[in-house]
Amino acid sequence: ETDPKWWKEAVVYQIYPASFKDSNNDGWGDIKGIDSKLEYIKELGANVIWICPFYDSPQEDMGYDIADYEKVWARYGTNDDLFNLINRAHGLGIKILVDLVINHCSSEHAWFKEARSSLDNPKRNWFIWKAPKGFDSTGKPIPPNNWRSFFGGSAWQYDESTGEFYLRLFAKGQPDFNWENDETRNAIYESAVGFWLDHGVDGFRIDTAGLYSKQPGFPDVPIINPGLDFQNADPGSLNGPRIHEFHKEMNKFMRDRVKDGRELLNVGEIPYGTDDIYKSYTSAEENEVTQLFNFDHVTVGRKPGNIGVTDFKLSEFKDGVAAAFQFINKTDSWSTIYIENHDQPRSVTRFGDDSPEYRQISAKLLSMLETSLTGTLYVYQGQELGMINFKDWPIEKYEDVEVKGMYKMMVDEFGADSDQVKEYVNGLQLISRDHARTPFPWTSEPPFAGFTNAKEPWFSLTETFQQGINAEDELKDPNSVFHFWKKAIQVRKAHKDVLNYGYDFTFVDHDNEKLFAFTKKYGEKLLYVVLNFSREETEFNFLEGHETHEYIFGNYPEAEVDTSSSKLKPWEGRYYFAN
Ligand code: ISL
Repeated sequence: ETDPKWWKEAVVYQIYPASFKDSNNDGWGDIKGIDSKLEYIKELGANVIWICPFYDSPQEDMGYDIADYEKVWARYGTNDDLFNLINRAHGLGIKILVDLVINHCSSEHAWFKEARSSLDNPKRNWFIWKAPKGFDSTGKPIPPNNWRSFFGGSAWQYDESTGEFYLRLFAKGQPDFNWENDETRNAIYESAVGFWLDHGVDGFRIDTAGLYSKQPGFPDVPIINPGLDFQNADPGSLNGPRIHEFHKEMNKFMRDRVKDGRELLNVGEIPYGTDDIYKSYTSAEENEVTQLFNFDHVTVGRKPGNIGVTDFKLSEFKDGVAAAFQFINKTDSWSTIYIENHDQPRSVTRFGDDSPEYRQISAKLLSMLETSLTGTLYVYQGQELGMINFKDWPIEKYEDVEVKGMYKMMVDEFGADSDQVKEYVNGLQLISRDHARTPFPWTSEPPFAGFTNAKEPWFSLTETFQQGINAEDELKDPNSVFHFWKKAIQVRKAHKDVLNYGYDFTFVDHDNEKLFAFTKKYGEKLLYVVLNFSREETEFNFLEGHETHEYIFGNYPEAEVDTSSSKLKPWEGRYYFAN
C-alpha cells in the first residue's frame, strides 16, 4: 500500500533567499522576490518550498545566526510579506517549510546579550559557560577541551567581561543553547516554533538536529586530524544522551500547537549515523522527526574533519546513495532524496560532468537517479537548470564563514605554504558551500541575469551565467534540463508506487565503476534502472529470468534510443520494468 501521508510524496523546492530573486534592487533576494516566482516553482512540479533562514540576523553565517526568531530580516522584507507569501502559496497548493535553527542563536539575540551581561544573570545558564582550563605562558586563557568549531579553531569563545568561555560549535556569533535547561527549551519552542505554526507554516527543516544534547562533562574528543590543535567535536555533541527525549518533547509541543490538526513535515539534519541511529529518529512510532537528511552520499570523497577532498570511486558513491535512504526499507521510518543544498556544491560538477558537451545530459542523468529513489524528493534552486560550480576562484573571492575560518585555521596551524593548505584550497573548487549560493540566473540579460538591477549583487554571478545557463532560455527549450526535471517528476508521480515507495533496492553489478544499476520492487512490479556515469559507451546486462524489459523513460530523445540494445551512450540513463 502506498502511504497517504502528503509529505511522503511531496516534491520540495529549496530556496536560498539571498540569491533567489531581488524585488527591490538592493542586491539581495527577498520575500517578495520569492512570491513573484511561485508559478515558476509550480511549473516545475514542486508542491512545497523550504526557505532557508530569513529571520533578523547579523548574517555572520547567512542567517543561521538568528537574532530574533519572530521577525523577518529587514533586507528580506517584513513579517507581512512573509504572511502574504504563506497565503498566496497555499492558494496555489504549495506548502511552506521554514528553517528551525535552535542549536544556537546569534550573539545579538536579546537572550544571549542578557546571559553574557553578568555571571549571575538569570539567563546565564541558557547558554554553556565554562571557566578556562588555565592560562598559557603568554597569559591567554586555555579552552576547556579540545572541541573544534565546524568553522575552524576552538569551539569555545572567551568572553573577556565575565572571564568564561561559551560554547559555539559554529561561528563566534553562534552561541550554543543549553538544552539541559527546561526554561530555555520552552522559550525556544514558543518563539522559534509556536510563532510560525500560528502563522500557518506546514513544517520545519530542523537545522543540526542531532547536536542539542552534549556529552555530560564535556570530555575531550579523539584526534582524527593529527597536527591540528582542535578536533571534530561530533563525538561530544552528536546524538547525545538526551537527544531523543528533546525531539519527542518538541514534537509534542508542535502537535499540541497546531490548531487545525494539519500534519507537519519535519525534516531533521542528522548526519554521520548508522542505520539504527537514523531509524531511531525517524520511526513513525517514536514521534520525533518525519524524515532526515544524512550526508552519506554527499560526503563521499571528503577527508575526515572536512579538511580536503580525496578521489573516490563510483562504487563508493553508490554505497553512499544507498546509505542515505536504505535504512527505511520495510520499516516505519522515512527519508529524503537530495543531492544538493546550500551547504553542498553543484552536483553536476561533483558527480556528473560539467564540460559544455556533457553538462546537460549528465544533469539529466542525476535527475533520473533522484526521481527513481524512495523518499521525499528535494530539489535545490538552480539544480533544475543544471547549474555548475564556479572555476578557479582565488581564496579571497569566497564569502563563506566556513571557508574563511577553516582556511585561517589551516594557515595558522600548518603554515601558508604547506601541502595541507594547498590541498584545502584546491578542494574548495569541488566542495565549497559558496558554489550553491551564487545568485539565480533568471534571464540571459547582462549584467545580473534578471536577479537584480542593483549596481552590485551581494555575491558574484558565475560561469553558470557565462555559459548561458538561465531559466528564461531553459523554459523556451523543450530539451532543456528544466523540462527534463519537470518530465522526470511527472514520471515519478505516474509510477509513484515503485518510484516513490518501492522497496528492496538492490545493486546490479555493484563493482562496475561506470554503471550505476539497481532494481526496486513494488508488489509485482520490478523496476530496473541503468545509469551510465561516464563519457564512454557502457554496457549493461538485461536481467536474467525476465521475458521482457519494458522501456519507461530515459534522458536521450526516444528516437535515438534502441531500447533493446544493452549499450548506453555517454551519460545515458534508462528505466525499465522487467516483466
Ligand atoms: O556544511 C557543512 C560542511 O561543509 C556542515 O558541517 C554544516 O556546517 C553542518 O551540516 C550544519 O549545517 C547547518 O547549520 C550550520 C549552517 O552554517 C549550515 O548552513 C546549516 O545547513 C549552522 O547553523
